[in-house]
Amino acid sequence: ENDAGTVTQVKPQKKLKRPRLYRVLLHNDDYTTREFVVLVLRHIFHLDEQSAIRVMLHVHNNDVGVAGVFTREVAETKIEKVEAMAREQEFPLRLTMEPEEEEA
Ligand code: TYC
Repeated sequence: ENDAGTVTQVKPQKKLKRPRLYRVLLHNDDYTTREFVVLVLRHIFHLDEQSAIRVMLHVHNNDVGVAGVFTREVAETKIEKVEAMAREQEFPLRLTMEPEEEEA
């Protein structure tokens, strides 16, 4: 309390936690072209050409793979963008997201 009788209420310091991160998973299908998947990995997920090809082939051979790791909103936006691009070309490409394990 100061001389004017004013009390300054101090908010309890909220701990600044790192936001939870989400893996964006790319799923294989028989119809989406390899070129389209590589284009998406380069343009939306910002992988260089070699990494994009590596991830595309991994998904092709293993059915699922990680396109990238992002905060929830960024992950959601990328999935929406890619699905809109795929639908435009009538590709059934599917992406999902899953939270990373919480660190200790
Ligand atoms: N399996 C597709 C093909 O042979 C290529 C592909 C790879 C499709 C990755 C989707 O997420 C995917 N044309």
